[in-house]
Amino acid sequence: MSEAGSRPQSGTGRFISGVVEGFYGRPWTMEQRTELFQREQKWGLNTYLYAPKDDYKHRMYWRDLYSAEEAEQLMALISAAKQHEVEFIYAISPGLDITFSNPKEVAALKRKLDQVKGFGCSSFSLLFDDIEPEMCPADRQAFSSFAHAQVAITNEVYRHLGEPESFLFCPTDYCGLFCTPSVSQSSYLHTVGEKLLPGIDILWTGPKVVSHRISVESIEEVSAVLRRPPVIWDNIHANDYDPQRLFLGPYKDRPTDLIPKLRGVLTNPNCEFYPNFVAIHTLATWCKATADGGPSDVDMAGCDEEQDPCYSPQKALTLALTDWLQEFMTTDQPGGPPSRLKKESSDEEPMQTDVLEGAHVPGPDENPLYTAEPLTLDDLRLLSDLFYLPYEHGATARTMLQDLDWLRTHSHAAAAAAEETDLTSEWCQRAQQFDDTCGAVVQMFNRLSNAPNRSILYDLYNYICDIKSGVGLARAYVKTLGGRGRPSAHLMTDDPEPWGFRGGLSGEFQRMLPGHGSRDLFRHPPSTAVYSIRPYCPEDKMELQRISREMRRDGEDRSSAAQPLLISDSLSAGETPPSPQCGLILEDEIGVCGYAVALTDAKPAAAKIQSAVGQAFLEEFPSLLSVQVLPRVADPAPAKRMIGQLLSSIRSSGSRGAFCDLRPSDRRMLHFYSTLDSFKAVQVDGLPGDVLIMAASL
Ligand code: GDL
Repeated sequence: MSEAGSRPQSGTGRFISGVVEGFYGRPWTMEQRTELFQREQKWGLNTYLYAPKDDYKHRMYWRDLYSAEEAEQLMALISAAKQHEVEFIYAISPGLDITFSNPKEVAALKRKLDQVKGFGCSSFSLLFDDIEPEMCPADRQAFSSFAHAQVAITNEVYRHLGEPESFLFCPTDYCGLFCTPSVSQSSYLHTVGEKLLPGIDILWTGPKVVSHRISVESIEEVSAVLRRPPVIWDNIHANDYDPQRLFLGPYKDRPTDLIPKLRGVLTNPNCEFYPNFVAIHTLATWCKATADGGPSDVDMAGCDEEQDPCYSPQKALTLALTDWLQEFMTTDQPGGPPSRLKKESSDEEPMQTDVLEGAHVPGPDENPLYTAEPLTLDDLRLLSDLFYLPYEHGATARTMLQDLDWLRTHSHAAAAAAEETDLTSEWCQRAQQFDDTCGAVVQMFNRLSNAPNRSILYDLYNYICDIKSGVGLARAYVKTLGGRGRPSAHLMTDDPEPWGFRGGLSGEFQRMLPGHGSRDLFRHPPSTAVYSIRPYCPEDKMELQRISREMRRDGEDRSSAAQPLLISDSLSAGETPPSPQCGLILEDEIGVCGYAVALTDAKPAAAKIQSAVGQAFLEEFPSLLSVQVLPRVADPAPAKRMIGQLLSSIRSSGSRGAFCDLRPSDRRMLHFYSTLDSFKAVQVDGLPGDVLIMAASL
């Protein structure tokens, strides 16, 4: 018989809103949690779910009772929550090793929760997320499924505690993705929905663990199975899965139409406490959504996303950042600089220290104070844009990525190749725009470092340092593309400082994956094609000719210009055989699909066509190479490997440099060479404008 009857109004019946401290890693301190309660109260949020994954006694040692000292701390915390009208829900995660069918285990769980009840806590939660779904033999004997085991123990504990007003359960299948075969057909969820007592609320993260969007339809679907509206455990701002990410964008992509369909929303935000200002502030704005909180014509201009009439993420972000700026300007540590802002309300402010007396004031001809420039709202907007949301970069970050991509593909070589001479001015303009934004990032970093509130800064520090270095590398790269020397030679030498090759071992792994382990991997999984590279032999001559003819025809289709004669023509036509150890053939399962051939001494071939490439050039770059790969080889790695092998053979022949000559119509190879750090476009006097030279020093 089903235990679930008609559902009473659980808890206080109010919409549960607030924060779940439910991430992996270092838990927040008691002081931070108390500060959180103050904020929640100020912003109208009403709940805090205590569930720090790596807290010893929450999960790993869930059976252990708290010591006297811990008890004192927890009691203080629970009473601080009460004082700020925040409901403190104590969660425990026994799922790693509990034997559900053992009465002693159930007793241990009750004993632990009774202890916490004795601290003044009256709301509880049992979490079964992130555990192995397999039952031990004893449990398999006792329960017909994992869901039955979890529900039995949860109902028992709930009753034991006197059916608390608030009691939350986190299922093992806590998002759409985890349900087999689907949400509506998940037998696990159906059992939970049917058997879990109706006063118990159920946590749900949406379609995925970190849900991009949560639609009304998806919530209606899961509510029907669970037989109650879920409480969203929202991981939109969680960053515990990637040490390089931090989320400072607004609460977003959850329509406010959801509010009446949900029991509540708890955000599980960034591990770092202080940067969560935006995550929590904007969630509070969302929870209060009313018709006048919606988008205005001004701030949503040009935004083609479906608009929520009651909530504008951009507006909510501005509100949050404006308040956050005040926070940055508040001195929080003894001996720090004076606050730049007047106190807003005395009970909210951390410790104030006034050190103005005797402060150095520079004279008219002296150095201005380094700390002169205060942080601005624009700085915080930029910061938020750079660390926005898991599935979206902020507007400035998007522009920077687009600019860099465009600048890369339209660098001098590519521009000349396309014979679009006026590209240069556009290129310079965009390069300048990119450089200015990089400059703004550095300025933001400096002003943040000077901000009086050190706690926020320290939480942000690694991230802003990281982005400053990343931006510095990109900035130097664009300058190099623009031919403006090597401004950051120290970044681009053969023996760079460790910040020139970032990412540690994890970075090494990423660099070894196709597409540098980027999101492209998901969009275009690596092809299963297997390539082999073998030495060239005279019998390959026909294949070489075929590929070079095919690729040339391909280029001609798109270019009406007459084809200039190249030094490499006789090499790629197989008329001049490659030098010893300097010919490679690429094959896939269909057959030959590419080649890389070289002449260690290009002088005879240059003389043969009376090339304008002069002696001086050939002294510096004596060797010539020619590489072609058929379009069906989408992966650039095989061509890169062939070039690497060729260059090493050329180097061991004693040559100092190698070059290739290309037609502008050969855009693919031009682009390809421009992505190789070793090759640079070289201007050669006297050469026809439609012959392009890329060269590499060895
Ligand atoms: C999870 C974990 C949570 C973690 C989050 C993000 C739930 C219910 N559990 O799956 O502890 O912080 O992912 O990594 O979300």
